[in-house]
Amino acid sequence: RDESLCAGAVVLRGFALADEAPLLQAIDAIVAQAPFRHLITPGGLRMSVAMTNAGSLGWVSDRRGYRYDPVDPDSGKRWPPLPDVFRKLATSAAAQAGFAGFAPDACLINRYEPGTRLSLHQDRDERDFGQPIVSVSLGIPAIFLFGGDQRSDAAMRVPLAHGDVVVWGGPARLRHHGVLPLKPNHHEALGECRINLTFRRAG
Ligand code: MD3
Ligand code: FE
Repeated sequence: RDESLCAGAVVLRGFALADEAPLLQAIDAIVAQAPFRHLITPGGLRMSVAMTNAGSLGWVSDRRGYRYDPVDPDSGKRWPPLPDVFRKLATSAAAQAGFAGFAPDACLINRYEPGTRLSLHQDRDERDFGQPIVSVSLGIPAIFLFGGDQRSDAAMRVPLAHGDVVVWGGPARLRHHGVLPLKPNHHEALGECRINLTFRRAG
């Protein structure tokens, strides 16, 4: 049932559906404490994806660079803690993909609307590239781009729908990846929006 994209990358279709209601409730509670915002890249561009975080570390970008920070720069307070339903989902998905004992300390929450895209990049801001990344797709569907070790390598297109979970580790951990501009669409629970949870061991 699990789909392997390559060594180290596994798609678990619908894995998050059993936890849909508590996940959406937990996201609402986090966003009430730490609202979505459009970060500025070090080059001065506004990211089209809106972001917030939960966990002891949150990913932030500004003119000074990219980093993990325990404090939300907008509020001056710590990010909301990882809800139990987040932690359990990430740990069980990682275990299913062969990464037993995954203990995330960071969840980046990305919000996409129709037209929003994420250009090809690598995730290199974490301390230990031996730790996998778990991503959870919710809301309207997206086409995920899964590239190679070089930015110019051809990218595979992977459609991701509400409830799909992907685990990326081992030799897949430093592959380039991105998201194509979302098509106009509607999801019964989330409206005109896709939310992606990205769980990492950052510190
Ligand atoms: C493949 N987010 O936040 S998650 C990101 O859908 C990010 O919001 C995308 O890329 C999103 O950095 C994709 C899937 C993902 C995350 C990390 C990876 C795929 C990855 C690291 C290596 C290879
Ligand atoms: Fe990424």
